Amino acid sequence: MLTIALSKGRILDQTLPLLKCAGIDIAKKELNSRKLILNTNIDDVKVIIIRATDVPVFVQHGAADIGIAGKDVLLEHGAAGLFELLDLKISQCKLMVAAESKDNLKQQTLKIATKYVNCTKQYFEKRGQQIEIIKLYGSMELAPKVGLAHCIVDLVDTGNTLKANGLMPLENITDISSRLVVNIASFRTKNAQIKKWVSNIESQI
Ligand code: PRT
Ligand code: MG
Repeated sequence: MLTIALSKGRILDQTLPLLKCAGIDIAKKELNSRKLILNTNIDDVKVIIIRATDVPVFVQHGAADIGIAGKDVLLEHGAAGLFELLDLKISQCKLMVAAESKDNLKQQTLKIATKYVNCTKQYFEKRGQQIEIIKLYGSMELAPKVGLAHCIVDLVDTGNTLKANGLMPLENITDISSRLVVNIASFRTKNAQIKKWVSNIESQI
């Protein structure tokens, strides 16, 4: 049996057609059911659909053999126990520093609102900037407005969300897209099966 962990939400809408082209199809009835483990058209391939941030955790511990998640989620997790095999080039965006103006970044201790605690620490440590992180789970854009932080670190696609909240994109930390990851032990024990599906998916990117 091969288990594939997929991220709920916006990544899923782009992942399902990709899997279908690669030969793995999940019936509408399965998708609309309340089941957590879904059957596919392939007898020995099952799919679980979970919170994006849980995907690397399931794959790391071998609860899923393959996972599809955003690079942002993988960087934040640290990707221990995982091989990143493919860049699927879907759900692309950038992890950016944003603030009301460039001057707001000129602080002895820069207060940053973000859910990307590890990525943010690494980025600012490299340049020796002292920071204080305010960990939020959403609505980061609000933080500078209400004096909670000098700037934010968040994902930016069109930039419309920043603009609507009076912020501007200032520094690109890294480009993000969805990646296919594999559990290291599974890659050895289920090598032929994994290689087959990975190459099918790769040919459809
Ligand atoms: O919502 P939930 O807490 O359940 O989980 P989630 O937010 O992690 O899932 P979801 O469905 O929002 O998908 C998140 C994943 O999609 C991320 O991990 C990225 O890999 C990818 N992705 C790609 C994005 C964006 N683009 C994106 N633009 N995730 C979020 N955004 C948000 C961003 O946070 C900001 O609020 O969209 C807003 C900015 O968009 P623009 O177009 O206004 O710039
Ligand atoms: Mg979301």
